[in-house]
Amino acid sequence: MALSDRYQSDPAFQIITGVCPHDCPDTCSWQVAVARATGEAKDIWGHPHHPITRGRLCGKVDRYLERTYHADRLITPLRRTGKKGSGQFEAITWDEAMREIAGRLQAIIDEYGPEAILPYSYAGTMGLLQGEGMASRFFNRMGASKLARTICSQAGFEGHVYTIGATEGMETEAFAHSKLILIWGSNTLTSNLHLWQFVQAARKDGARVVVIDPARTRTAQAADEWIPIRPGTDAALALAMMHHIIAEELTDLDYVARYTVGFEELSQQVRRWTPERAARITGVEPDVIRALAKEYATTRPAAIRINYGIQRHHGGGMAVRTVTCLPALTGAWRDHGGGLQLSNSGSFRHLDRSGLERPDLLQARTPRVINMNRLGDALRLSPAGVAQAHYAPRPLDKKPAPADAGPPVKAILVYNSNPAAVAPDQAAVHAGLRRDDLFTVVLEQFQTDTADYADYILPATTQLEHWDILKPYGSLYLGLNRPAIAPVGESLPNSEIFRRLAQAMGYREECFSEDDETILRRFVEAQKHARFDGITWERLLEEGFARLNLPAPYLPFAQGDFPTPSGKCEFYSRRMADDGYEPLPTFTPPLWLSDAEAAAENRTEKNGTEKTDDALLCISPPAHSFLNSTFANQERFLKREDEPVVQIHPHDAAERGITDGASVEVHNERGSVVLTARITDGLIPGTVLAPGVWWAKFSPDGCNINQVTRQDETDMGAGACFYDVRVWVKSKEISDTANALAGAFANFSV
Ligand SMILES: Nc1nc2c(c(=O)[nH]1)N[C@H]1C(S)=C(S)[C@@H](COP(=O)(O)OP(=O)(O)OC[C@H]3O[C@@H](n4cnc5c(=O)[nH]c(N)nc54)[C@H](O)[C@@H]3O)O[C@H]1N2
Ligand SMILES: Nc1nc2c(c(=O)[nH]1)N[C@H]1C(S)=C(S)[C@@H](COP(=O)(O)OP(=O)(O)OC[C@H]3O[C@@H](n4cnc5c(=O)[nH]c(N)nc54)[C@H](O)[C@@H]3O)O[C@H]1N2
Ligand code: SF4
Ligand SMILES: [Mo]
Repeated sequence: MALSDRYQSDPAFQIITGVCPHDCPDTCSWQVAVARATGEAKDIWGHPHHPITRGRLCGKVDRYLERTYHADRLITPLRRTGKKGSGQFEAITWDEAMREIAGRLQAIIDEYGPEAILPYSYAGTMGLLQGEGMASRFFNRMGASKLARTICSQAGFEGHVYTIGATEGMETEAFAHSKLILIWGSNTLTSNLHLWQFVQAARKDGARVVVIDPARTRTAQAADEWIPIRPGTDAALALAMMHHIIAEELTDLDYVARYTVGFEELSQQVRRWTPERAARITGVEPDVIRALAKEYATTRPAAIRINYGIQRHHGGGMAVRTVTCLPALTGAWRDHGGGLQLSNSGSFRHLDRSGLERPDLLQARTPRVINMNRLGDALRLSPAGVAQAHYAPRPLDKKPAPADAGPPVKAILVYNSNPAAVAPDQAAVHAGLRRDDLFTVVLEQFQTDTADYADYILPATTQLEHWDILKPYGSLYLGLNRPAIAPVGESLPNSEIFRRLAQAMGYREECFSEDDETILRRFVEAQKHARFDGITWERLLEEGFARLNLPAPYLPFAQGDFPTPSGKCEFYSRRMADDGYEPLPTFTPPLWLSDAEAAAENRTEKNGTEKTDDALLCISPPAHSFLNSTFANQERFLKREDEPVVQIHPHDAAERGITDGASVEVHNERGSVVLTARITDGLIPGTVLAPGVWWAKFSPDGCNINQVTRQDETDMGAGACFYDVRVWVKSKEISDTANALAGAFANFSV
């Protein structure tokens, strides 16, 4: 008997419907069995009627009760007693915490102005209320610095929007109808599990699945073909595919004529992009490129699941923009099961959040915007650092002169994020968080790396304990999360913490006393766009989730209707030209390539001869059992992931005398991290892969792979370049011996 039926028929239990809060495209709906006698949650499972969840949660969230009831949950407010970063705290009351925090914040505002206060948050929960709902009200009222939330997907979003007008594409269910599926820079079986059932359904019907990835991930292993590619070079592959499609006259000229602009210019542009040229850049053989292009253009329906892996490189925006041209060139958008999906967050672009987040509370103020990827720079005391941290997403946007950068950041309020583990250039981030004059408040469920640096830690509820509404970025189902249990310990929802902080700051607006249910009900009632017709508060309470009011199946661009300025898919984009970009699809080289070229030039100048470069490229996509750094403190998942490792190709290992299981040092000009080597041929040679994101404090040398990542920004959206770094890898034994020798010699000479 299914779990839901078993508990349904047992009067000792009540079943509560909720939504997974995590940063994952699936946004599963769940059911929780709560014992009526004790109020305790006893079991959790995927909602059997949710069209994407279909009764199954992933291996992480299947254990959500372990997370909620974990012995390490933070259960009272804490005040720091030890040195910053030492993790020593004492319990205090909520009243003390609110009074003392408000006092410190007010003193900073009085001396430096509200922009000296920086909110820092991301997607610990994707809930609209526990995410930015009440927090925005609070920071808008205060006039604090704004945060540009760029750490994940901004480059790809911008590239997508320039080309097709919105982050909207194929519906997830439509993949079941495809005959060819290109999984391009996505580890679907790890990071988007619920898409796989539709991929499998398509395969039962004869579809072929091709994975384009530097690594033979578990998804690549399960696919029909793996095409290894050098990181950051996907645009070159897509340009050569377009070259071949146009040269072989496989273009859908009717679709192109009706629904696109710039085909002539595009044809000119890709003429230079022969498969041979692209092969030299991507590492993909010319014949493989030609075969892929032909199969893509001649199979119908053909789907592309492009994901964020391809845009964590400097040219990531342009890469997504370029790949996104493909389905318009072949007319794949016409078919049910054809087209492309990056994100469907734009399907919800008409949601009116103004009543929820209250931008009007800013009044006439326009606070500076700080790029979250530049947290290391933002926390520097020098005005040049702060200037560098300003958000400047397009070539057109300039960073301010240091004198105009505004006040130093004197306080940071962190919620739904763990920057000490996940932000790039970890040494810079930790140095900032260690500043004695920085006032740090962290709202958390657990004592993360970031919480260790806090002056005050405020215990937050999990999804089982609070109300929320979730808007997915994979599917079209808005979901309502009801609390299943009372808050654990003294923990409170983010909404309530910001409500109390607002009271303590003396903010008297009515919006700071609205309760959570009222906020959410008013939010649902405020939606006027036709896409929300039929989605009522009562219906969400009753059913738990509701599909946007769109035709089923939904083929967004079968007849054009691109929400771009021209109303067409823009091969040529005037808007890009205006913003300072090349208006046609092109290859914007990753930083590693420019770094390698610069290094080669240096060497040639010095010695006259060029030596081979022994740097490797390093990517760090998600470990299967963690979700970013979430779950990476729970025994079950730590055991599943074993230990922090770096995967390395046998050739690269042999050249460096590295054996499987050896302790190695991965380092570059920014930092160094000790990992265990795992030798595998499931990687394109020259690239290493360190699955993330481990908690720094649970790693051998107290830091993680973000020691080597950089604060540099992507071409579009000022996104993060997590996978665009060069590193050197050496066996720790060898380097320890070398260090010992160096030490011995040093002693000699004294
Ligand atoms: N289990 C689990 N699920 C998750 C997450 C998690 O941490 N764990 N994180 C969630 C979040 S926040 C996000 S943003 C998504 C991320 O999930 P995805 O969008 O799937 O992105 P990544 O995992 O960053 O990278 C996907 C794949 O891209 C490959 N890749 C790296 N560089 C390149 C490149 O230049 N070209 C190509 N073609 N491939 C490349 C990587 O090897 C990886 O296999 O997943 C979400 N789901
Ligand atoms: N090297 C490397 N670094 C990466 C990535 C990578 O692929 N490689 N991926 C990047 C990506 S794609 C992303 S999206 C970012 C993710 O970065 P983050 O959004 O910071 O994600 P998490 O590490 O999961 O941290 C979320 C934290 O929020 C907390 N939390 C959850 N729910 C609540 C709540 O209701 N209230 C409060 N107060 N806290 C809550 C969790 O306990 C957790 O500690 O990391 C990035 N960092
Ligand atoms: S993390 Fe993703 S797959 Fe797992 S339960 Fe949540 S939404 Fe579903
Ligand atoms: Mo992400």
